[in-house]
Amino acid sequence: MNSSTFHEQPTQTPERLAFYAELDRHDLGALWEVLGKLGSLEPRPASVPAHWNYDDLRPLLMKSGSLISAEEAERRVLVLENPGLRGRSQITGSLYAGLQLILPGEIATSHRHVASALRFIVEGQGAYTAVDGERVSMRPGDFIITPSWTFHDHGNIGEEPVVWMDGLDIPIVNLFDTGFAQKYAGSTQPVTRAEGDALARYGTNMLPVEYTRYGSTSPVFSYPYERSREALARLVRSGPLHPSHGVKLQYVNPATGGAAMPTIGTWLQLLPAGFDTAAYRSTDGTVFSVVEGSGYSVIGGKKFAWKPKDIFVVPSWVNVEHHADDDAVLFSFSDRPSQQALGLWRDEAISS
Ligand code: GTQ
Repeated sequence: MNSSTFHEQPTQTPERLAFYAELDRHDLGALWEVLGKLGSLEPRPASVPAHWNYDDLRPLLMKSGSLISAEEAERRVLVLENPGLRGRSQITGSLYAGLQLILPGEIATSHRHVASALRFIVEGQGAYTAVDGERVSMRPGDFIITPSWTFHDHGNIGEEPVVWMDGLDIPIVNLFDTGFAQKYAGSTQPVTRAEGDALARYGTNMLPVEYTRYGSTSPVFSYPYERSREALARLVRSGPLHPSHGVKLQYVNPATGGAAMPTIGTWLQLLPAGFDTAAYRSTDGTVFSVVEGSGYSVIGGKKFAWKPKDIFVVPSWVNVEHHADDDAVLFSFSDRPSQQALGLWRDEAISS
Protein backbone atom coordinates (compact mmCIF):
# COMPACT_ATOMS: atom_id res chain seq x y z
CA MET A 1 0.00 0.00 0.00
CA ASN A 2 1.27 3.48 -0.83
CA SER A 3 -0.23 6.91 -0.37
CA SER A 4 -2.17 7.12 -3.65
CA THR A 5 -3.86 3.71 -3.76
CA PHE A 6 -5.43 1.52 -1.15
CA HIS A 7 -4.04 -1.64 -2.72
CA GLU A 8 -1.35 -2.16 -5.36
CA GLN A 9 -2.05 -5.14 -7.63
CA PRO A 10 0.55 -7.91 -7.02
CA THR A 11 2.81 -9.11 -9.85
CA GLN A 12 1.13 -11.65 -12.13
CA THR A 13 3.42 -14.70 -12.47
CA PRO A 14 2.56 -17.59 -14.86
CA GLU A 15 1.78 -19.80 -11.84
CA ARG A 16 -0.54 -17.18 -10.38
CA LEU A 17 -2.32 -16.59 -13.70
CA ALA A 18 -2.84 -20.34 -14.08
CA PHE A 19 -4.27 -20.40 -10.55
CA TYR A 20 -6.67 -17.53 -11.35
CA ALA A 21 -7.86 -19.50 -14.41
CA GLU A 22 -8.43 -22.50 -12.17
CA LEU A 23 -10.36 -20.34 -9.67
CA ASP A 24 -12.44 -18.93 -12.53
CA ARG A 25 -13.70 -22.41 -13.45
CA HIS A 26 -15.07 -22.73 -9.88
CA ASP A 27 -16.79 -19.31 -9.85
CA LEU A 28 -14.08 -17.94 -7.57
CA GLY A 29 -11.75 -14.97 -7.72
CA ALA A 30 -8.68 -13.77 -5.79
CA LEU A 31 -9.39 -10.70 -3.69
CA TRP A 32 -5.84 -9.35 -3.98
CA GLU A 33 -6.35 -9.02 -7.75
CA VAL A 34 -9.43 -6.77 -7.37
CA LEU A 35 -8.97 -5.07 -4.00
CA GLY A 36 -7.72 -1.86 -5.64
CA LYS A 37 -11.06 -1.63 -7.50
CA LEU A 38 -13.22 -2.55 -4.49
CA GLY A 39 -11.65 -0.21 -1.98
CA SER A 40 -10.31 3.28 -2.39
CA LEU A 41 -8.78 5.82 -0.04
CA GLU A 42 -11.75 8.07 -0.67
CA PRO A 43 -14.94 7.97 -2.78
CA ARG A 44 -14.40 7.62 -6.53
CA PRO A 45 -17.88 8.22 -7.95
CA ALA A 46 -18.57 7.15 -11.53
CA SER A 47 -20.97 10.11 -11.77
CA VAL A 48 -19.46 13.41 -12.89
CA PRO A 49 -20.32 17.09 -12.31
CA ALA A 50 -22.98 18.07 -14.86
CA HIS A 51 -25.42 20.87 -15.73
CA TRP A 52 -28.60 20.90 -17.83
CA ASN A 53 -29.64 24.24 -19.31
CA TYR A 54 -33.43 24.62 -19.29
CA ASP A 55 -33.24 26.50 -22.60
CA ASP A 56 -32.08 23.20 -24.14
CA LEU A 57 -34.44 21.02 -22.11
CA ARG A 58 -37.70 22.88 -22.71
CA PRO A 59 -37.91 22.50 -26.52
CA LEU A 60 -37.12 18.79 -26.17
CA LEU A 61 -39.80 18.38 -23.50
CA MET A 62 -42.37 20.13 -25.71
CA LYS A 63 -41.32 17.95 -28.65
CA SER A 64 -41.91 14.86 -26.50
CA GLY A 65 -45.38 16.28 -25.87
CA SER A 66 -46.15 16.17 -29.58
CA LEU A 67 -44.76 12.65 -30.02
CA ILE A 68 -46.44 10.73 -27.20
CA SER A 69 -49.32 11.28 -24.78
CA ALA A 70 -48.87 11.09 -21.02
CA GLU A 71 -51.28 8.17 -21.04
CA GLU A 72 -49.37 6.12 -23.63
CA ALA A 73 -46.04 6.92 -22.00
CA GLU A 74 -47.45 6.13 -18.50
CA ARG A 75 -45.15 8.96 -17.39
CA ARG A 76 -43.83 11.38 -20.03
CA VAL A 77 -40.39 12.01 -18.59
CA LEU A 78 -37.02 12.93 -20.01
CA VAL A 79 -34.52 11.15 -17.79
CA LEU A 80 -31.54 13.21 -16.62
CA GLU A 81 -28.66 10.83 -17.27
CA ASN A 82 -25.39 11.61 -15.60
CA PRO A 83 -22.75 11.70 -18.38
CA GLY A 84 -20.62 9.29 -16.32
CA LEU A 85 -23.50 6.80 -15.98
CA ARG A 86 -25.16 6.83 -19.43
CA GLY A 87 -27.75 4.14 -20.06
CA ARG A 88 -28.49 3.50 -16.39
CA SER A 89 -31.20 6.12 -15.81
CA GLN A 90 -29.24 7.61 -12.91
CA ILE A 91 -28.19 11.14 -12.05
CA THR A 92 -25.95 9.97 -9.18
CA GLY A 93 -24.76 6.56 -8.03
CA SER A 94 -27.95 6.13 -5.99
CA LEU A 95 -30.64 8.40 -7.45
CA TYR A 96 -32.86 8.79 -10.47
CA ALA A 97 -34.01 12.19 -11.77
CA GLY A 98 -36.12 13.31 -14.70
CA LEU A 99 -38.29 16.13 -16.00
CA GLN A 100 -41.97 15.24 -16.37
CA LEU A 101 -44.37 17.05 -18.71
CA ILE A 102 -48.14 17.00 -18.44
CA LEU A 103 -50.20 18.93 -21.00
CA PRO A 104 -53.62 20.53 -20.46
CA GLY A 105 -56.34 17.89 -20.26
CA GLU A 106 -53.93 15.01 -19.75
CA ILE A 107 -53.75 12.51 -16.93
CA ALA A 108 -50.94 10.21 -15.86
CA THR A 109 -52.75 7.11 -14.60
CA SER A 110 -52.63 5.84 -11.06
CA HIS A 111 -49.98 3.38 -9.96
CA ARG A 112 -47.76 2.66 -6.98
CA HIS A 113 -44.26 1.39 -6.43
CA VAL A 114 -41.82 0.81 -3.61
CA ALA A 115 -39.60 3.63 -4.86
CA SER A 116 -40.25 6.93 -3.09
CA ALA A 117 -40.60 9.99 -5.31
CA LEU A 118 -40.29 13.73 -4.97
CA ARG A 119 -41.70 16.33 -7.33
CA PHE A 120 -40.21 19.78 -7.54
CA ILE A 121 -42.38 22.00 -9.70
CA VAL A 122 -40.44 23.84 -12.41
CA GLU A 123 -43.05 25.64 -14.54
CA GLY A 124 -46.78 25.99 -15.16
CA GLN A 125 -50.01 26.14 -13.19
CA GLY A 126 -53.09 23.95 -13.19
CA ALA A 127 -51.72 20.48 -12.56
CA TYR A 128 -52.35 18.35 -9.53
CA THR A 129 -50.99 15.16 -8.09
CA ALA A 130 -53.17 12.80 -6.09
CA VAL A 131 -51.68 10.87 -3.17
CA ASP A 132 -53.72 8.69 -0.83
CA GLY A 133 -57.06 10.13 -1.91
CA GLU A 134 -56.03 13.79 -1.75
CA ARG A 135 -55.31 16.00 -4.73
CA VAL A 136 -52.85 18.80 -4.27
CA SER A 137 -52.28 21.65 -6.75
CA MET A 138 -48.79 22.06 -8.09
CA ARG A 139 -47.24 25.51 -8.27
CA PRO A 140 -43.68 26.42 -9.28
CA GLY A 141 -41.31 25.91 -6.36
CA ASP A 142 -43.60 23.51 -4.47
CA PHE A 143 -41.97 20.36 -3.11
CA ILE A 144 -44.29 17.35 -3.10
CA ILE A 145 -43.63 13.77 -2.03
CA THR A 146 -45.07 10.49 -3.20
CA PRO A 147 -44.37 8.08 -0.33
CA SER A 148 -43.32 4.52 -1.01
CA TRP A 149 -46.23 2.24 -2.02
CA THR A 150 -48.89 4.97 -2.19
CA PHE A 151 -51.13 5.15 -5.27
CA HIS A 152 -50.53 8.34 -7.20
CA ASP A 153 -51.82 9.89 -10.41
CA HIS A 154 -51.22 13.28 -11.94
CA GLY A 155 -53.51 15.49 -14.01
CA ASN A 156 -53.52 18.88 -15.71
CA ILE A 157 -56.87 20.66 -15.49
CA GLY A 158 -55.35 24.03 -16.42
CA GLU A 159 -54.40 25.68 -19.68
CA GLU A 160 -50.60 25.50 -19.68
CA PRO A 161 -48.00 22.78 -19.93
CA VAL A 162 -46.73 21.84 -16.46
CA VAL A 163 -43.22 20.58 -15.87
CA TRP A 164 -41.69 19.22 -12.72
CA MET A 165 -38.49 17.49 -11.71
CA ASP A 166 -38.90 13.94 -10.44
CA GLY A 167 -36.39 12.52 -7.97
CA LEU A 168 -36.67 8.85 -7.08
CA ASP A 169 -34.65 6.32 -5.09
CA ILE A 170 -34.99 3.68 -7.85
CA PRO A 171 -31.27 2.71 -7.80
CA ILE A 172 -31.43 2.19 -4.02
CA VAL A 173 -34.57 0.03 -4.27
CA ASN A 174 -32.93 -1.98 -7.05
CA LEU A 175 -29.64 -2.30 -5.16
CA PHE A 176 -31.58 -4.23 -2.52
CA ASP A 177 -33.79 -6.05 -5.09
CA THR A 178 -36.84 -4.78 -3.24
CA GLY A 179 -38.88 -3.35 -6.12
CA PHE A 180 -42.62 -4.01 -6.44
CA ALA A 181 -45.06 -2.03 -8.59
CA GLN A 182 -48.79 -2.12 -9.34
CA LYS A 183 -51.27 -0.33 -11.56
CA TYR A 184 -54.45 0.95 -9.96
CA ALA A 185 -57.64 -0.73 -11.20
CA GLY A 186 -58.98 2.55 -12.66
CA SER A 187 -57.13 5.38 -14.38
CA THR A 188 -57.40 7.73 -11.39
CA GLN A 189 -57.92 7.07 -7.71
CA PRO A 190 -61.07 8.39 -6.00
CA VAL A 191 -60.73 11.69 -4.18
CA THR A 192 -61.64 11.06 -0.54
CA ARG A 193 -60.19 14.12 1.19
CA ALA A 194 -60.40 17.84 0.43
CA GLU A 195 -57.32 19.66 -0.79
CA GLY A 196 -55.31 20.99 2.14
CA ASP A 197 -56.40 18.20 4.50
CA ALA A 198 -52.93 16.75 5.10
CA LEU A 199 -51.33 20.18 5.51
CA ALA A 200 -53.96 21.23 8.08
CA ARG A 201 -53.80 17.89 9.88
CA TYR A 202 -50.03 17.50 10.04
CA GLY A 203 -48.35 20.66 8.77
CA THR A 204 -49.17 23.43 11.25
CA ASN A 205 -46.73 22.40 14.00
CA MET A 206 -49.52 20.22 15.37
CA LEU A 207 -50.57 16.59 14.92
CA PRO A 208 -53.91 14.82 15.40
CA VAL A 209 -54.43 13.73 19.02
CA GLU A 210 -54.50 10.07 18.04
CA TYR A 211 -51.42 10.27 15.77
CA THR A 212 -48.89 7.54 16.54
CA ARG A 213 -47.28 6.60 13.25
CA TYR A 214 -43.91 8.18 13.93
CA GLY A 215 -41.20 7.24 11.54
CA SER A 216 -40.45 6.71 7.86
CA THR A 217 -42.38 9.05 5.57
CA SER A 218 -43.83 12.48 6.38
CA PRO A 219 -47.63 12.68 6.68
CA VAL A 220 -47.36 16.10 5.03
CA PHE A 221 -46.99 15.49 1.33
CA SER A 222 -46.92 19.03 -0.06
CA TYR A 223 -44.53 21.74 1.06
CA PRO A 224 -45.73 24.93 -0.67
CA TYR A 225 -43.00 27.25 -1.95
CA GLU A 226 -44.56 30.38 -0.46
CA ARG A 227 -44.02 29.24 3.13
CA SER A 228 -40.47 28.00 2.64
CA ARG A 229 -39.50 31.10 0.65
CA GLU A 230 -40.87 33.38 3.35
CA ALA A 231 -38.79 31.58 5.98
CA LEU A 232 -35.64 32.01 3.91
CA ALA A 233 -36.39 35.71 3.36
CA ARG A 234 -36.70 36.27 7.12
CA LEU A 235 -33.60 34.25 7.97
CA VAL A 236 -31.36 35.96 5.45
CA ARG A 237 -32.25 39.23 7.18
CA SER A 238 -31.63 37.91 10.69
CA GLY A 239 -28.51 35.87 9.81
CA PRO A 240 -25.95 34.57 10.36
CA LEU A 241 -25.21 33.06 6.96
CA HIS A 242 -23.59 29.62 6.92
CA PRO A 243 -20.22 30.01 5.13
CA SER A 244 -20.80 26.93 2.94
CA HIS A 245 -24.59 27.10 2.51
CA GLY A 246 -25.91 30.65 2.99
CA VAL A 247 -29.35 30.13 4.53
CA LYS A 248 -30.27 26.48 4.04
CA LEU A 249 -33.26 24.67 5.51
CA GLN A 250 -34.09 20.97 5.45
CA TYR A 251 -37.60 19.84 4.62
CA VAL A 252 -38.72 17.63 7.51
CA ASN A 253 -41.25 15.08 8.58
CA PRO A 254 -43.01 17.15 11.29
CA ALA A 255 -43.67 14.04 13.37
CA THR A 256 -40.02 13.03 13.65
CA GLY A 257 -37.80 15.95 12.71
CA GLY A 258 -36.18 13.60 10.20
CA ALA A 259 -36.21 13.93 6.44
CA ALA A 260 -39.55 13.96 4.61
CA MET A 261 -38.73 10.54 3.14
CA PRO A 262 -36.58 7.78 4.62
CA THR A 263 -34.20 7.54 1.68
CA ILE A 264 -34.06 11.04 0.15
CA GLY A 265 -33.26 14.35 1.84
CA THR A 266 -34.34 17.72 0.45
CA TRP A 267 -33.30 21.31 1.08
CA LEU A 268 -34.08 24.87 0.07
CA GLN A 269 -31.40 27.52 0.36
CA LEU A 270 -30.97 31.20 -0.32
CA LEU A 271 -27.67 32.74 -1.38
CA PRO A 272 -27.87 36.54 -1.22
CA ALA A 273 -26.60 38.58 -4.18
CA GLY A 274 -22.82 38.61 -4.32
CA PHE A 275 -22.42 35.74 -1.83
CA ASP A 276 -19.57 33.27 -2.38
CA THR A 277 -19.81 30.02 -0.43
CA ALA A 278 -16.78 28.36 1.14
CA ALA A 279 -15.81 25.10 -0.57
CA TYR A 280 -17.67 22.08 0.77
CA ARG A 281 -17.92 18.38 0.05
CA SER A 282 -20.03 15.53 1.32
CA THR A 283 -20.51 11.86 0.47
CA ASP A 284 -24.08 12.39 -0.74
CA GLY A 285 -24.11 13.21 -4.45
CA THR A 286 -26.58 16.10 -4.71
CA VAL A 287 -28.95 17.34 -7.41
CA PHE A 288 -29.78 21.07 -7.54
CA SER A 289 -32.70 22.80 -9.23
CA VAL A 290 -32.44 26.58 -9.56
CA VAL A 291 -35.61 28.41 -8.52
CA GLU A 292 -34.61 32.06 -8.50
CA GLY A 293 -31.57 34.10 -9.43
CA SER A 294 -28.49 33.38 -11.43
CA GLY A 295 -24.91 32.61 -10.57
CA TYR A 296 -22.41 29.84 -11.00
CA SER A 297 -21.02 26.85 -9.14
CA VAL A 298 -17.50 25.51 -9.31
CA ILE A 299 -17.81 21.74 -9.04
CA GLY A 300 -14.59 19.74 -8.92
CA GLY A 301 -12.75 22.72 -10.43
CA LYS A 302 -15.23 23.13 -13.32
CA LYS A 303 -17.41 26.22 -13.57
CA PHE A 304 -21.11 25.87 -14.41
CA ALA A 305 -23.20 29.04 -14.87
CA TRP A 306 -26.87 28.64 -13.94
CA LYS A 307 -30.18 30.49 -14.01
CA PRO A 308 -33.77 29.63 -13.04
CA LYS A 309 -35.05 26.12 -13.99
CA ASP A 310 -31.53 24.79 -14.70
CA ILE A 311 -30.42 21.57 -13.02
CA PHE A 312 -26.94 20.61 -11.92
CA VAL A 313 -25.38 17.76 -10.00
CA VAL A 314 -22.50 17.54 -7.53
CA PRO A 315 -21.14 13.97 -7.18
CA SER A 316 -20.02 12.41 -3.90
CA TRP A 317 -16.94 13.95 -2.27
CA VAL A 318 -16.41 16.51 -5.04
CA ASN A 319 -15.74 20.08 -3.86
CA VAL A 320 -18.44 22.62 -4.60
CA GLU A 321 -18.50 26.40 -4.27
CA HIS A 322 -21.47 28.56 -5.26
CA HIS A 323 -21.57 32.19 -6.34
CA ALA A 324 -24.83 34.14 -6.55
CA ASP A 325 -25.04 37.09 -8.97
CA ASP A 326 -28.41 38.09 -7.52
CA ASP A 327 -30.49 36.62 -4.68
CA ALA A 328 -30.55 32.95 -5.61
CA VAL A 329 -32.80 30.16 -4.34
CA LEU A 330 -31.70 26.57 -4.88
CA PHE A 331 -33.66 23.40 -4.20
CA SER A 332 -31.57 20.27 -3.73
CA PHE A 333 -31.93 16.58 -2.96
CA SER A 334 -29.66 13.66 -2.15
CA ASP A 335 -29.54 10.23 -0.51
CA ARG A 336 -28.22 11.68 2.78
CA PRO A 337 -30.89 10.09 5.04
CA SER A 338 -30.04 6.67 3.55
CA GLN A 339 -26.36 7.19 4.23
CA GLN A 340 -27.02 8.49 7.74
CA ALA A 341 -29.31 5.57 8.58
CA LEU A 342 -26.50 3.22 7.59
CA GLY A 343 -23.78 5.20 9.36
CA LEU A 344 -22.00 6.10 6.12
CA TRP A 345 -22.38 9.86 5.70
CA ARG A 346 -19.45 12.28 5.96
CA ASP A 347 -19.00 15.91 5.06
CA GLU A 348 -16.25 18.47 5.21
CA ALA A 349 -15.97 22.22 4.94
CA ILE A 350 -12.78 23.00 3.06
CA SER A 351 -10.84 25.90 4.49
CA SER A 352 -9.01 27.92 1.86
O1 GTQ B 1 -44.63 10.06 -11.65
O2 GTQ B 1 -44.95 8.09 -10.85
O3 GTQ B 1 -40.00 10.05 -13.34
O4 GTQ B 1 -43.37 6.18 -11.54
C1 GTQ B 1 -40.42 7.77 -12.93
C2 GTQ B 1 -41.27 6.79 -12.46
C3 GTQ B 1 -42.06 9.43 -12.44
C4 GTQ B 1 -44.25 8.90 -11.45
C5 GTQ B 1 -40.82 9.08 -12.90
C6 GTQ B 1 -42.53 7.13 -11.99
C7 GTQ B 1 -42.92 8.47 -11.97
